[in-house]
Parts: sequence; structure tokens; C-alpha cells
Amino acid sequence: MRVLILGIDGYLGWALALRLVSKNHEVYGMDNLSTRKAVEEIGSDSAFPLPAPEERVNAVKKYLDADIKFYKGDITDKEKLKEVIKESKPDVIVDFAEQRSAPYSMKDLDHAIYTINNNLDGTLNLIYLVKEIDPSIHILKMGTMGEYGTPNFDIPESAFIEAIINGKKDKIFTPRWGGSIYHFSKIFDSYLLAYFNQLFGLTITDIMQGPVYGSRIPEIVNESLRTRFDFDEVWGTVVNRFCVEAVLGLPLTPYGKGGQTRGFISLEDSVEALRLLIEHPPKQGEYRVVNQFMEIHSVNEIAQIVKEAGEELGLHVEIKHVENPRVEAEEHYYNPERRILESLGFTPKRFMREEVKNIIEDLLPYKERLERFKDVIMPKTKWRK
Ligand code: NAD
Ligand code: USQ
Repeated sequence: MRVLILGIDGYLGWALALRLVSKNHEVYGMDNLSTRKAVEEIGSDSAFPLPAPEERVNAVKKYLDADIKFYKGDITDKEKLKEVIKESKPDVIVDFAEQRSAPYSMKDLDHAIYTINNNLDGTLNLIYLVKEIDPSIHILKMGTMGEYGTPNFDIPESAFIEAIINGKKDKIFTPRWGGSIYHFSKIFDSYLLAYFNQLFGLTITDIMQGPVYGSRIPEIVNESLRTRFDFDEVWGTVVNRFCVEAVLGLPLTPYGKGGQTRGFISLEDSVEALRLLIEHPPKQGEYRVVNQFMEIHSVNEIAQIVKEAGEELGLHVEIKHVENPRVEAEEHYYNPERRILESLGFTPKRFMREEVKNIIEDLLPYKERLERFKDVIMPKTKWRK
């Protein structure tokens, strides 16, 4: 298949590109390099050094004997996105190209506005351009499990549910409630996708994915093929952050009570699930919602898993709860449904207990590099100032 990946320079975009070329798909990618820039701005960097996009493309040629066509550009630039879609003629467009950090979106008004504009303008451009250029293109849009929030009821895996209000029954959009402006931008994206699916009959998969962790997929056969790996207080996600903290000898940092519970997925399982969804699109004109996570854990459980893994590798690891910079439930019910990936034959391969050991092993050779970024680890970005 011909696949266009928007946000190809990112953590998931690059890993997916490697997976798809290794399965003989034709890969095109677009990125404005905004994550690189924003991470640099807060004085941090990817844990593993990232070659420039052109060098990454050359490394794919050298080590995997495959071609990736990279376009530098912003998907909020309608003309540029149009040119890239017309040139690449994709069967499917995977959209990762969003500001994806919850803390970044909560810094102040400017960051909130940037997040909303970047994410929603990009989604609208994509919707209108697919309709204009070729409405049969499958849009695989990356949303987030965080769109559902942490309700005190089971989380379904469907676009709509039946509700009875004052004795009258109708379908309502599956309830959503964000925990940051970033999460709300994803909620608004989903409303747009569902609406334009009804209006234009577009074919869409809207993936509700939980936090991803991991540094390895088999295609990374050389350091120059590594995907980015963030760990600072703004861009790092919890499992990857805890692994870096363990390597640096810093206490692991569950926020508040640490009962915050999410559905996690390894990088390997994430790219494999995405490949499956690309190769098994929904029916033409369908809006399909997929919940993509494999293991449910609280932040306290993750801290314990990383502590044990670190100690098995000879590290001394402590856990020290810190004041929660976010506003979120710290103890709650969490029971999301997951059936679509299984129905497509998906079985997870990498689990957190083994995978965090691999992450720590991958990070250890970079300990000296990581020491330089020690002061961007403790949380500073507060939801309520
Ligand atoms: P990332 O920041 O590493 O990758 C996103 C890429 O998109 C970056 O390279 C960035 O430069 C690019 N980008 C952003 N805005 C753009 C624009 N307007 N035009 C062109 N390029 C743009 O993030 P990631 O972790 O790879 O996440 C990818 C997607 O998956 C995001 O949409 C994110 O919300 C979602 N997601 C991530 C996780 C996770 O744990 N990492 C979990 C669930 C969902
Ligand atoms: N947390 C800690 N300690 C830390 C870091 C985080 O306790 O050092 C807690 C947070 O308070 C939160 C949970 O861990 O309760 C998850 O935080 P996170 O930073 O790992 O994830 P989040 O901010 O939700 O965002 C990440 C990605 C985002 C994606 C989302 C999936 O950055 O792009 O959409 O995971 S989900 O969480 O399902 O919405």
C-alpha cells in the first residue's frame, strides 16, 4: 500500500515508517519538526541522539534497503499538504501530526491556543483535502484514550452509544471529558471526524490509544535508526520517564497518590496494531473507533515495575511521590472495552515487565548524555497556578 505518514519525524511516526517499509509498503512522510524545536526550547532533547530527517532517510536506505520520501512541511499549510497528498497518492493517510503534550498545552493561554489551532486546523485541512483529492483515501487518525477521561462507568469501544433521557432513547456520541487542553483538542478532532464522516462519507479510523512506552522494535538495527524518546517533565510520558529516572539514580516520581490508571501499550505493539489497521481498513464510508491499549496499570504499579526491573539490572531505585502538578483523579474506576484489534487477529508481543528492562538497557549507554538534562525532569508545569 502507499502510506502517507503525517508526523513521521516523531516517536510513533518514525517507528511506524520503519515497520511499514520492512513489510514492503511504500512510505511517504511529512513533518514540520515542531516537536524537535519545542523540546529544545525547554532545554531538553531526545534520550537517543536524532539524526536530521535526510540522514534518517539515508540510514533506512543503508540498513533496511528501503526508500522513504520525506517532505518538510506543516499540515496546517493547506497548499503544502495538498501538494504532498497529490504527489504521494496514498491509499491511507496516518495522522500523528499534532502537538501531543498535555503539560505543553497547559503552560499558558498562548500554548493552549497553539495546541487548539495546530491540532484542529491540521485535522480540518486533512478532511477537506481528502474529500477534494480522493474521498476513498482511508484516514487513520491518532486520537487518545484520554478523550474518555476516567468515568465511573465502563468505557465502550464505539463511536456512539444508546442513551435514555427522561424515558426517550437516542444515540449519543460516546461521552468524553479531557484532562488538559491537549486532550480536549483530541475530543474536538473526534467530533469533526465523526461529523465529516456523516457529511462527506469519508472512511476513517479514529484510534483511542493509551500512553506508549518502549525504545525497541526489531527494525532498529543501528543507532541511526532510533526513534525519538522524550523524558522531560513536558514531553516525557510516564513509563519512559521512570526508566530515565532509574538510570540517573533519581527517585521515580508518581504524582500525588499515584492511583491514576491508564491503558498502556508498548511501541512494538502500537506499530503492529497500526499496521493491522492500515491493512484492514473499515468499509468505505465507515467511521471506526478503536481502543488501542494492552495493559491497565496505575502509576504506583508502574513505579514498582520499574523499580524491580532497575534493581534486577543492579541499579538502586527509590520511589518518591511528588505533589501532583496536574488536576486529575488520583484514585478512580477504569474499565475500557477492547475488542476490535483482537477481532482482527491482534495479539500483543511485548509486556511492561520485560519491556522496561529493555528500555533501561538501551538507556544505560547514554547515561552521560542524560546527566546533562537532569534539571528538566522534576515537574514544573502546573494546571492551576
Ligand atoms: P511526537 O511529538 O513525537 O510526534 C508528532 C510529530 O508530529 C512530531 O514529529 C511533530 O514535529 C509533528 N507535527 C506536529 N504538528 C505538526 C504540523 N502541524 N505539521 C506537521 N508536523 C507536525 O508524538 P508521538 O508520541 O509520536 O505521538 C504521535 C501521535 O500519537 C500524536 O497525535 C499523539 O497525540 C498520539 N498519541 C501518542 C501517545 C504516546 O504515548 N506517545 C499515546 C496516544 C496517542
Ligand atoms: N505521571 C506521574 N509521574 C510522572 C509523569 C506522569 O505520575 O512523572 C502521571 C500523570 O499525572 C498521568 C499519567 O501519569 O496521570 C500519564 O501521564 P503521561 O505524561 O504519561 O501521559 P499523558 O499526559 O496522558 O499523555 C500521553 C501522551 C499523549 C497521549 C496520552 C495517552 O503524551 O500524547 O495522548 O499519553 S492517554 O493518557 O491515554 O490520554
